[in-house]
Amino acid sequence: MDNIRGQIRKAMSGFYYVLGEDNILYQTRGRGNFRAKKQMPLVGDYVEFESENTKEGVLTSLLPRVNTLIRPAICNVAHAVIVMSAVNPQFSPALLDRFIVMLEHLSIQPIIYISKMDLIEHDTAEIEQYRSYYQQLGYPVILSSQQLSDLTSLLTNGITVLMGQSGAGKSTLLNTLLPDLALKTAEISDYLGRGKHTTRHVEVYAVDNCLIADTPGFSAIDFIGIEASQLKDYFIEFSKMSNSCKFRECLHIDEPQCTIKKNLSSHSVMTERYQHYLQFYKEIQTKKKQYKKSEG
Ligand SMILES: Nc1nc2c(ncn2[C@@H]2O[C@H](COP(=O)(O)OP(=O)(O)OP(=O)(O)O)[C@@H](O)[C@H]2O)c(=O)[nH]1
Ligand SMILES: [Mg+2]
Ligand SMILES: [Zn+2]
Repeated sequence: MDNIRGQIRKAMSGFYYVLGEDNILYQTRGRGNFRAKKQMPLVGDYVEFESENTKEGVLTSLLPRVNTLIRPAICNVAHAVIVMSAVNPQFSPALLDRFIVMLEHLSIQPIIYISKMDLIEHDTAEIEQYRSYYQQLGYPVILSSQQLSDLTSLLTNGITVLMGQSGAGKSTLLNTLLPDLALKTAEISDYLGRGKHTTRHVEVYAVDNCLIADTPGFSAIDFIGIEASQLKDYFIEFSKMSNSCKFRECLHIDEPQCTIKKNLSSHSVMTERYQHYLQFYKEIQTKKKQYKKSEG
């Protein structure tokens, strides 16, 4: 039997549903050898498999991954929509920068979506200021007052996940992006009399040239796997400028003749983001110390 290549689009009850390069969906199973190697096929994995029909395929190998998320269990993620509410909960630039750092670390493109624009009572000037700064860094910022296509047009080529704090509006946006899924969830809930999506599986849905994960991602993040010395690379305006710092490995903290510190408050470095950098740097160092202590 020949090997076919494809991508896992859905995982459920021990089955992996693979879209083959021939554009046919195959139901497959993992092989025992994955378990022996402690490999776990994930939605998003590029795989090779053998199959005589569309129901009884066997996965034979997993190709290397670009990145891996734990919640939802999904890999090879290209974009993440960071859902931030303008109000209720209050817009939090510190939280936004946390998400961006984590995404830069995972090589996932951040796209910022600001929900609840309709609930802003006074003026939107503050949000507009943040918007123009992040846009200038190269991060798209879409407001909930814009058309949905302004968002979806950014999500082509690769898997998209949604993330954001509780109450930000992730489920609301997901239901708008995936109306069929919303319908299905509602039907299941009606039938079972429960308010929750009850099927336990991970799936990416293809809509309008986008591949969107059906479950929202992490809401609390603590810089797992990030070294304090790497952090500067995830503030992209710093890395663009750091060539002109006196020291090649300048951390932009205590070093003399640091371009980043020189440019604070100018249009090129937002002081608030620099403060988040210092705060995150300390947080990572403190955690490391605690970890070392507990190791004895
Ligand atoms: N007015 C207004 N309300 C919104 C908007 N987006 C979401 N909401 C409301 O905000 C509340 C929280 O939205 P959800 O979509 O449940 O938030 P979530 O991010 O999924 O929250 P968790 O599931 O707890 O993580 C709900 O009552 C929504 O109806 C918006 O753009 N405008
Ligand atoms: Mg939700
Ligand atoms: Zn510097």
